[in-house]
Amino acid sequence: MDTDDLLTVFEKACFVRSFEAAIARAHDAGEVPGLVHLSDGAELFEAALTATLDFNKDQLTGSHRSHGLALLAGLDPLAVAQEILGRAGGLSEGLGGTQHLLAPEQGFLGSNGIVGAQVPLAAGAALSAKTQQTGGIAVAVFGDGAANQGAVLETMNLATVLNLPLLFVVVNNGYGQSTPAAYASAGGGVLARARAHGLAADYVDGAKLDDALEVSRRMIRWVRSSGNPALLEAVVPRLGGHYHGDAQIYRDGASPPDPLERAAEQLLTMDVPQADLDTVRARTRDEAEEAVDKAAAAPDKSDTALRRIAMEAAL
Ligand SMILES: Cc1ncc(C[n+]2csc(CCOP(=O)(O)OP(=O)(O)O)c2C)c(N)n1
Repeated sequence: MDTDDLLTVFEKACFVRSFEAAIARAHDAGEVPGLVHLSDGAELFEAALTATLDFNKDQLTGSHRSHGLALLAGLDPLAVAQEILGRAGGLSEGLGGTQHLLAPEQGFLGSNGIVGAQVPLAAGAALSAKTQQTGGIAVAVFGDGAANQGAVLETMNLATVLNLPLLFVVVNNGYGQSTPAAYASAGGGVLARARAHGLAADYVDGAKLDDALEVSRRMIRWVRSSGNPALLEAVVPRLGGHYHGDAQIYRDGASPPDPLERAAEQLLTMDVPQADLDTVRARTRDEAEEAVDKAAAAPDKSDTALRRIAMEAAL
C-alpha cells in the first residue's frame, strides 16, 4: 500500500477530528442549534472510503452523523460549518443544520435525520447513473441501527432486482443510540442479510488504516466495473456518546483504542517521521478551527434565530 495514499487518508481524518472538536466547542458555547452527532472513531474509515470516489460522477448519502462525510466529499469546510451553526453562507443558508447537509451538484446527495432514509435516496442516484450511463456509482453510508430499517432492506432487494451500481456501507459503531448492535439485529448480522438479498458483501476493520483503504477500493471498483450492488460492513469504535454531551450511562468505563492513534503508529513503522505527523495534526487543527471560528461570526439564520425574531416582533 502506497505510503503517500495512507498519509493522505490520515490527514483527511485528522481534519475531520479537529473540525468536529471545534464544532463541539461551539456547541458548548451555545452557537449550534440542536444536538450534534460526532463521528469520533469513524473518521479514518470514512476518509479511506471516500478517497476512492469520484465526486464528479458519484453520489454519496449519509446519516445524521455526517459532518465528516460532507467534508470528505470535498465540500467547503466554511460552508459546512456555517450550515451546522445555522449561519448565512451555509450549504442551505443555515436552514438545514447539522443533520441536513446537502450539495448534490458536488456529489453529496445529503445527510438525513430520518434513520435509514438516505439509503433509498442513494438507490435513486444509482438508477440515474445507470440510466444515463455516467459511469458513476452511489454510496449510502448508514449505521448498524439503520440496518434494521425496512427501507434499507427494501432497498437491498430493489438494488439487486434492478442491478444498481450502489454500495451500501454499514458503519457499525456498536450502538444504535444506547442499544448494543448485537442485541438489536436478527438474521446472522448484516452481511448474512445482504447475501440473502443477492448482494456481494464484505467486512473490514475500519480502525485499520491499510485495510480500510484496500477493502474500500476493492468494493468501489467492483461496484463500478460490474454495475451491481454490494455491501461493506466497517466495524469502528464509537469513541464518544451518541450525541455530544451524552452522559453514556449505558456504557462501561473501558474506552476503545483510537483509530487515529493506531494509524499514526502504523505510519511511523513505515518510516514517516514523527515531525511530519505533528505537522499534519497542527495544520489540520488550524484549518478546521479557522473555518468554525469564521462560521460563528456569520449572521444567524437558524430557526432558533427566526423564532427569536418572531417572538420579539410579537412583544
Ligand atoms: C426513523 C427514525 N427512527 C428513530 C430515530 C431516532 N434516532 C436517531 S439516531 C438513532 C440511532 C441510529 O443508530 P445507527 O443507525 O446505528 O447510527 P449511529 O447513531 O450509531 O451512527 C435513532 C434511533 C430517527 N431519527 N429516525
